[in-house]
Amino acid sequence: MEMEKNTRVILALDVTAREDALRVVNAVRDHVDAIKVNWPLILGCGPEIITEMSKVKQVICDLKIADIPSVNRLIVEGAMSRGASAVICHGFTGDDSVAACVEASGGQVFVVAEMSHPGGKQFTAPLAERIASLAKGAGARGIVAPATRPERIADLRRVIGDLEIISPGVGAQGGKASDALKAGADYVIVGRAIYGAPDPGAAARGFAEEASSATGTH
Ligand code: O7M
Repeated sequence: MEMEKNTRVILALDVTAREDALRVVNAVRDHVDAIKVNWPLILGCGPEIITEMSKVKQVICDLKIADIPSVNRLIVEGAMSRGASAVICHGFTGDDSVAACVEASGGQVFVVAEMSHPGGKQFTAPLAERIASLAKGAGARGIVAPATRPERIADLRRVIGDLEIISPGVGAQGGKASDALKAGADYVIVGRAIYGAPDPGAAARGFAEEASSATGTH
């Protein structure tokens, strides 16, 4: 299933209580293209939250899968059968582990290439081109690249060609949505700057407007 590409904003829904999740999602649903569900929400609410959220928007299940191929396959099957449209895995585990995720999701995998936080420079940055190339070779849908270092989005775009780039680090981590999109990201991922805002709906609309001016849409 094609993910919408209207607002270019993916909500990182890192809250732990179901009532907060529903409140935020109801406020932002018209201003985001997908919801990224990570461990805090799943551990707080149970995996049924994946199914519940998938009825509102496409869900990217961000379990940052990093295991051996047979276990990766089971994790991906568990996420997809609950309604996820895509999953996120790590690439440092090697091509067989990534291939297992690609197979089990029908190609709907984003591979983390370079992480957005300061520590991401330590081990992920030096390997990011190789991981991005692995992702392309494995038939992944795209990669994760840091909005905190837009120049790295541009570097990694050269490696992957037309694969998709989803880019976290906007807002709370200091990155700017417009910089990430102009550097070649397809979507920005935004968490605290939306769900932690006094008016999450207005905050999400602001990011969507910034994205549309940066990409020349609307
Ligand atoms: O906007 P924030 O900083 O509140 O949240 C950022 C989200 O993006 C949060 O859900 C992280 O798990 C995720 N993320 C990063 O912040 N940095 C990365 O390098 C990678 C991710 C991510 O989404 O990986 C798939």
